[in-house]
Order: sequence, then C-alpha cells, then structure tokens
Amino acid sequence: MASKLSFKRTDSIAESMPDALRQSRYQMKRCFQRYVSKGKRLLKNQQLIEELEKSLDDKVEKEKLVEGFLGYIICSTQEAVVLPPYVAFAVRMNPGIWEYVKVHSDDLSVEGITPSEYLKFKETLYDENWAKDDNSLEIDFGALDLSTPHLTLPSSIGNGLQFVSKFMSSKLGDKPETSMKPLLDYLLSLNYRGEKLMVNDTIDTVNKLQTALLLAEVFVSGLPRYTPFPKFEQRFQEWGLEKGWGDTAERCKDTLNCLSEVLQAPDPINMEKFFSRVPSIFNIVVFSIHGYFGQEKVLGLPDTGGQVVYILDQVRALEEELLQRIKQQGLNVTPKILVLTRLIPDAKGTKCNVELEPVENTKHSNILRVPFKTEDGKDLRQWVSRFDIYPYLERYAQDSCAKILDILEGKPDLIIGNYTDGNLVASLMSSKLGVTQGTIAHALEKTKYEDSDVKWRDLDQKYHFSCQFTADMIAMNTSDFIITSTYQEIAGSKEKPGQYEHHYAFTMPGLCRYATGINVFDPKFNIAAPGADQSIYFPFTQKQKRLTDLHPQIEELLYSKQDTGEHIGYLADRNKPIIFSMARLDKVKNITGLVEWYGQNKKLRDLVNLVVVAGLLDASQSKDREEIEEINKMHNLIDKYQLKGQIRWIKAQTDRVRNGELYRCIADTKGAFVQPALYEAFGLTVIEAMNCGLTTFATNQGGPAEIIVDGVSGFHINPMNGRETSNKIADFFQKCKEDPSYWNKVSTAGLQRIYE
Ligand code: UDP
Ligand code: LCN
Repeated sequence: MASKLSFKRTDSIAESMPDALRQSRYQMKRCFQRYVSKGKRLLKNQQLIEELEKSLDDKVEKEKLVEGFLGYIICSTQEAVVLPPYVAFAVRMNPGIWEYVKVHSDDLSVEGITPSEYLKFKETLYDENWAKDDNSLEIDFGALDLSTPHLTLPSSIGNGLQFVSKFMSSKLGDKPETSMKPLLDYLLSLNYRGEKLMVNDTIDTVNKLQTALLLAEVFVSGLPRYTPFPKFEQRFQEWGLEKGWGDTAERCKDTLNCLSEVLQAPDPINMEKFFSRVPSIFNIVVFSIHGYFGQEKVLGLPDTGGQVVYILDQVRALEEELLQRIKQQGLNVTPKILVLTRLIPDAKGTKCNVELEPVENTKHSNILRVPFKTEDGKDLRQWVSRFDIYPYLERYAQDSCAKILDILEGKPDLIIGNYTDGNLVASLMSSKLGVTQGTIAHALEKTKYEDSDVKWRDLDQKYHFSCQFTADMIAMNTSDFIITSTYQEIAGSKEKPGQYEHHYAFTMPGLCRYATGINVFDPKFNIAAPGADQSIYFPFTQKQKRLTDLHPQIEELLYSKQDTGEHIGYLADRNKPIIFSMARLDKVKNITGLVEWYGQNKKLRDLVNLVVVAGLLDASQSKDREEIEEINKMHNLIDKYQLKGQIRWIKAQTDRVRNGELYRCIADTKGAFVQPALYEAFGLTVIEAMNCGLTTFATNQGGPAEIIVDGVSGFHINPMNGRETSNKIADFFQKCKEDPSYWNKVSTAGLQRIYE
C-alpha cells in the first residue's frame, strides 16, 4: 500500500512522459523499436542510453533529445525490462526515489505501475510460470510500516536520530499531561537489576514529575557544585527521584533542568541531550560470527578483514563511553561488553579456539566464542566460508543466548549484529529477549554480484544467496536502528543506488518477491563513519614517531631478491615509486584486476613498481573457493605479463602495527595506494593509507567515492575500465616526475580530508 501511494505524485513520470514522447514521437518510435527488436531482455542504464543514441542519426537532434527531459528519464533509468510490445522502466530520479512505468513501443502510451507489477515483468524473463502464479510468495514490508514517520528529503537520509528528535518534539507539545505520559512510563521502566533509576512509582503523573523536578532543581541549586549525589540522595527520594540524574549537584541540576525544558516545550536539542543522559545501557552484546575473529594473526585471512578491526575499535570506544556516562550518571555499575563469535577448534595458530578472551586495552570487554554444532551435536571443527554458514545459525543463536545470559547474569540492554550472519542471530535473540537491536552490515552481498537476486538459482550452490538475502531482509526490518559508514551505503549517489536502496524492491524468481524490502527514508538509518587508529596510522612525515626498528623487516619484505614462502617476485629497479595494494584475496577486491591493468600498461610499468599484499601464495593451502581461483589467476598473470622484476606479491600480513609502517615506507617512495575493488562498502585500507599521507587511488564503486574528492584529496578509479584507470595512475606519476611538488600536494590534501 505504501509503495502504491508513492507514484501518485503530481510530478510523476507517468504523467509527464507522454507529452515528452509526443514531442519527439518520430525519434522515440525508432528508439523503442530498437529496444524491443531483440525480444525479451533486461536492459541496463548504459545500454538504454547507447540504444537511444544509436537510434538517432541527426547530431543536433541527438544532442537535443539526450539533454532534454526524455534523455533525463532514460539516463535516470537504472534498468528496463523488455517484454514486447512493452518496455517497463525502473526510474530513479533522486536517491531513494523510484518510479515504475511501462511504455507501449508502438503507440508510446505510458502507464504507471507498482513495484510489484514491475518485478513481475522482470520475473517473466527468468521464470514465467512463477511470475504469473498468483500464489507466488510476495512480501511487502512497506504495507506493515504505516505508523513510522519517514523522512522525505533524499539529503536527510542517514540522519534518522536528528529527525526522530524533531518529530518527537513536534508531537509531544500540547497537553503535556497526556502527551508526555509515554515519556514518564519510559522513565518509570528504567532500572538496573531491579533497582529503580531516575523516578520511582510515587511519581505517577506528569504533573507530579514536573513538581518534583522543580523542587529538586531549586534544592541542588543551593548546594556547592561538586556535592556528590549520595549526600542528597535521601532528599531526592522524598520527592520520588532515584539515582541516575548525575554524580554531582551541578550535573543533577543540568539534567533536571533539561527534562523540565522538554516537559514545558519540547525542542529537539534538549530532547537529544536528555535521552543521551538517561541510564539505559550497561551491557552490550556484539555479534560478528564468521571468519576468524581474533586480536592477532587473523587479518587478511578469508572472510576476515575490516569487520574485526572495526569491532575491536568500536568495543574500546563503547566501553570508554559507557564508563564515562555511568560515572556522570552517579551510578556504581560495571558495564560489560561481549563480542560473540564462533569458536573454531582447528584454529590454525590463532586464538579462535579460546572460549573467553579479554579485549586488549579494555577492562570489561571480552570475546566470547561459541562453537557451531553439527547435526549430530558435535562441535564443528573447521572454518566455514561466510557463504556456507546458514545451517548453523539458529542453533548458534540458542547456544550463545544461554551463555550470554549466564555471563551477563541477565539480559543485555543492546544487541548489535554485524554482517548478514551476525545480524540474523541478533534479530533472533533480540526478538526472543525483547532487547533493542542495532544492525551494521557495511557489506551487503547483493550489490557485489550483478543480478544476484534474479539469478539466485545459478549462484545458490556456491553462494546461498537465497538464505543470505532472506536473512538480510529479516534483519533490516526487525532492527531498531541501522548504522552505516557512509551515505553511499544507504542511498548511493545521484547516479547510483546505494546498497540498502538495492533492497527497496527486488525479486528472487521462484522464491520470493519483495514488493517493498526496505525503505531508505526510514529514520532507523544513521551514518557513523569509522576511522583509523591514529596511533597506528599516522603520517609518514612524523619522523620522530616512525618505527625505524621495523625498517629492516620491511626492507626484506619489499626488496629482497629471493622468493620465499612469504613473497613472490622482486623489484629490480628500486628507484621507482611503488604502487601498493592490500586486501583479502577475493574476487570483489579485484587485486588480480590491478595486476592485469599494470601488466597491460607499459607506461605505468616503466614509471612504477607494483607491490600487493593479498591472501595466500599457494592455492593448495587455501580452503576458500574464491581465494583459490584468485591465487591461480595471480600466478598466471605474473607469467603472462612477465612481471617478475616489477612486482612483489606478499602474502596476507597480520601485524597491524607493521602494516602501518609499511604504508609509510611506500609513501617514502612517493608511491600510491590503489584500492581496485569492483565494489567496496567502506574500505578501511583507504582511510589507513590516507592517514599515513600516502596518495590514494580508490574505486568509484561504493564508499571510497565519498571519502576521496577526485583529483583533490586522491583519485577515483573505474574498476570496470582497466585501461582508463591504469592511464590515470600513469599520468599522475608522469606529472609527479615533472613536478615533484604535485605528489606532496595530493598527499597533504588527503590528510586534510581525513581530518575533516
Ligand atoms: N588487512 C591486513 N592484512 C591483509 C589484508 C588486510 O591487515 O593482508 C587489514 C587492513 O589493513 C584493514 C582490513 O584488514 O584494516 C581490511 O579492511 P577493508 O575495509 O579494507 O576490507 P574488508 O576486508 O573489511 O572487506
Ligand atoms: C567485511 C569484512 O570485514 C569481512 O570480514 C567480511 O568477510 C566482508 O565484509 C564480507 O564482504
């Protein structure tokens, strides 16, 4: 229902397109004849534009049309389904805003259609019987979502918290006695292990609350600022107020005043401030299940990358924040954070077989590892790919729930999931326990593999997307809030849809049609960009901090002549700058793409050396399907382009501190970091490299496009066009050769961007 309403807007394409088509009727008929001439098919944006251009011979006419309204519609069409005589368009004029129309190719009549109708068109290309079957499973989360207020401006997407504060303050205004009652009820529900916080049951009306606030505020105003709370706790209780308002008279006064302001005339600033002070979170559970989750010797292993770094940093920051808040609330509570992952008995030299491991540099945070169980109830011993993990998750949710309740001696206050598997388990557990759920995905697989929804059957044996996308839908829709790293992740850019937006309306023919999957205008979306640990990733110019002790090891890693178990290839001319990349060796990271671009570009090869840190060097040692394919491809490319002497391929490096110095040593050569991924959700390595002052070229597909301002703080590259990319890198180094100050300029601008 919600989705049907959205295209009834007066400025809809369905209404404006017929006129535009009439004005260029002759040309458009030719264009539509081209579209339908090859029969049923799916046309992507680029093909639609190309076919339009091919159908017009007159240059002036062509320019006029392409730059006019019709050209705009076609350029904004992400894809179109051709089912002669119809062409159905999925048009996206703005981030998050979609409209579907079908055009008759003969008479050029236009009709607005619902997302569901559009999806049925699309399904016909893949599974006609299912598309036509009225009993095919269709899910429309939008129809269930009529009570949540939604944003309307694309530019506000990702600022949900701000919006909620504004919305609530506008609703709570009049008749405080009734409109503020839910707020009072919420305060009355606050407790720590059964002990009441902030207010007790004697305050049962908003009026009584207002009076108590007033009395207490006058009282604490008369006390010396730093008077500790226990000194006046008893007085507070006489008014029905419990601990939680503050640790000192001054802090209590400020919190009391803040709530009084909210009750008098709610405004978003006081609203946000007040809620940030309410003692509601003490124990947090974070799920990150797949891969090897550990604190040493794990990075760069299959399925083990930024998520581990991000979560460990996040846990440290969360603990610090909790400790500070609890202190300021005047409570004597010890917070606890548990990172739940799987226990892998065959841990391959890592600590992933240890059940409980304290998180370094924290006092109250631990990694808790719970094993997967096989059907016969035994512990699953070995690592499993994130794509094969689904059969174990429900049992895992039960087993880990029992352990968590035991260790925390009760329910957590917040459950955060990471990636599909963690988010599914977080959903199961938070709905079972009735706890607030946060979702973090950073990488959603649907966007990484083209047409992975409609072609799910072909890919299912290898990737199990039927499970994965279903799990993603459950998590996104059950979650109370979703944290993303960039705007891109939610709603892409003007030109391209975001990762979450890709789940707005989609279908897996034969399995399930999502008439509305997720709406990116939901205020549950909030952006919080990760950073890089500045003590590890600092600029190469900070000479006094440089880790010179590590230089002999790095020298060996980069320049020794012999192949070892650790590296292959060598750099014959060490005077050249180095272009460097580091990532897990999977397909989407596209390290082999970079090697190929380099191999094919003589100018680039003359100007720079190439160093890549990625995966294992020997396919027989890997268990990951994609990694095995990529290892073989790397060897073939090195032979095919005779790269030895110009390339160094180093196996995955697990020492973060040394990696930080490695980035800086590459910067010493006036080189560059290249992130060539076919799609990158965020790209921690981009941030790390830029923090070290290393000039960075990063994929324009995904988050890095938002991090780097092209041509200023680094460069965007197009992973779909290797020649263009390698020429862009070569031109940069040519320019640096002619004007060495150019390199410094870009490096400095990169650092400035990071500090921003
Ligand atoms: N990393 C590493 N050694 C490697 C490969 C990667 O230490 O051999 C680190 C890298 O420095 C970064 C993280 O793993 O901190 C990868 O994060 P990113 O966001 O780039 O990619 P992800 O693996 O999360 O997709
Ligand atoms: C993000 C990570 O950090 C990895 O651990 C995951 O395997 C990856 O996403 C999946 O794309």
